[in-house]
Amino acid sequence: MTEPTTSEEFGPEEVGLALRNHGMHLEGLRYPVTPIGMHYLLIHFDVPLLDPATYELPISGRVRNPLRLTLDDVKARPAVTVPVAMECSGNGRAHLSPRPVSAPWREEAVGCAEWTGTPLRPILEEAGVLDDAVEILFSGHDRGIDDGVEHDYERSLTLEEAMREEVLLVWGMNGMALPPQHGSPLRLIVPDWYGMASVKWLKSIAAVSEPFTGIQQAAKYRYKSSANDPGVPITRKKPHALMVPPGIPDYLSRKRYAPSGLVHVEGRAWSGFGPVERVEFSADGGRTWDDTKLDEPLGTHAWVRWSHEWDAGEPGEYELCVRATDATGKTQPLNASEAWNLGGYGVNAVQRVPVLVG
Ligand SMILES: Nc1nc2c(c(=O)[nH]1)N[C@H]1C(S)=C(S)[C@@H](COP(=O)(O)O)O[C@H]1N2
Ligand SMILES: [Mo]
Repeated sequence: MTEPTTSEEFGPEEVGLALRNHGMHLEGLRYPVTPIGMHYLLIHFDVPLLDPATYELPISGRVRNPLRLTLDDVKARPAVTVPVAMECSGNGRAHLSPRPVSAPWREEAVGCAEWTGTPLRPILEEAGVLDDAVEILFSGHDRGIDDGVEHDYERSLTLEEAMREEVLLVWGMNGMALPPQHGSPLRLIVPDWYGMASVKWLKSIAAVSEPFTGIQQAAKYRYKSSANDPGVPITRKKPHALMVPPGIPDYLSRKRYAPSGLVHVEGRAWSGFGPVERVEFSADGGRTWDDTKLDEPLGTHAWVRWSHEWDAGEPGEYELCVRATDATGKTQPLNASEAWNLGGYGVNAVQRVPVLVG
C-alpha cells in the first residue's frame, strides 16, 4: 500500500482517480432520486464491455442445482423498484491527516437511485444452497491489480446477509437500462451497506464453504488502526447528513456567499443501521445545534429530506454544520480525526460549510 500522506495538496494519482470517479454535486441533494449522471461513481479498474444479448450468469459452487441465467431469464422473474441511498465507504477520506492515497472523497460519494431488479433469495433457493455453504461470493467482470495482487473485483456476503429479502439483482436504474458505468447488464444491490458490497458487472455467483479471503474482503474494506491490524470488516453505512451548500459559490474556491436574513437550508440524511430520527443544524461550527424538520423517508433504504430556516442575522463568517442521529442512537463525530482509520473508511464526520453572510 502507498504510504498515507499529510500533504494538503492532492497528488496526480488522487486527481486521476477523482476524474474517473466523480462525486454527486451536493446541490443534487435537492432531488429525492438522484438523476443518472449525478450519482457518484466508483470504478476500481476498467468498465467492462458486456453484451446484454449474450450475457449469462452462472450460479454455482455449493448448490444442488447449478443455474445459468440469461438476462431475459433474470428479467422474467418478479420485479421490484426500490430507492436505495448508496455511499462509498471511502466518503470523507480526504478530511483525514494523514490520509490514504485513494479516491479523495470529501462528502460527495453518495446518491439515491431507484433500482429495478429481482430479489436474490428465491434464486439462491432455486439453486439449493447446500448445508456446508457459509458465504455467497459475487465476482465482477472487471479485472485489475491492487497492492500488487491481480484479481477480479469480488466480494462475499454471509449466507444470512445474502438471504435478506432486500438484496437484489438489478438491471434498471431510474427507469432506464443500467448504464455501463453503474454495472450493466446486471449488478448486485445490498441496501444499507456501504457501496463496496454492491458488486457491478456480475460474472458469477457461487456458494462457498469457506469464508472468502480475496483482497477486497480480507485486506481492503476493513477498519484498521495500523498495517498489521487485521481490522474489522466494513458493513453498514454509519449515519450521515449532508446539506446543499446555501447561497452562491465562488468559481475557483467554491466558497459560499449568502444574503443576511432568513436562509433556507436543506439536505438529506441516511443510516444503514436504522431510520434517521434526528437531524440537527449548527451555524457556529458545531457549538450550538437546532433541530431541523424531517420529511417522510422515501423508503426504508432511501435517504430522508431535512430542512431548516436559518436566520443568518449579522453579516460575517459562519460555519454551517449538519448532524444525523439514527434510531440506534448512533450519530456523527464533529471531527474527522475521531473517525481516523488506515484505509480512510466510514469517515462520517459532520459536514462543515463556511459561508460569508452579507
Ligand atoms: N465489479 C465491481 N463492483 C463494484 C466496484 C468495482 O470497482 N467493481 N466498486 C464498488 C464500490 S467501492 C462502490 S462504492 C460501488 C459504487 O457504485 P456506483 O459506481 O454505481 O455508484 O460499486 C461497488 N461495486
Ligand atoms: Mo466504494
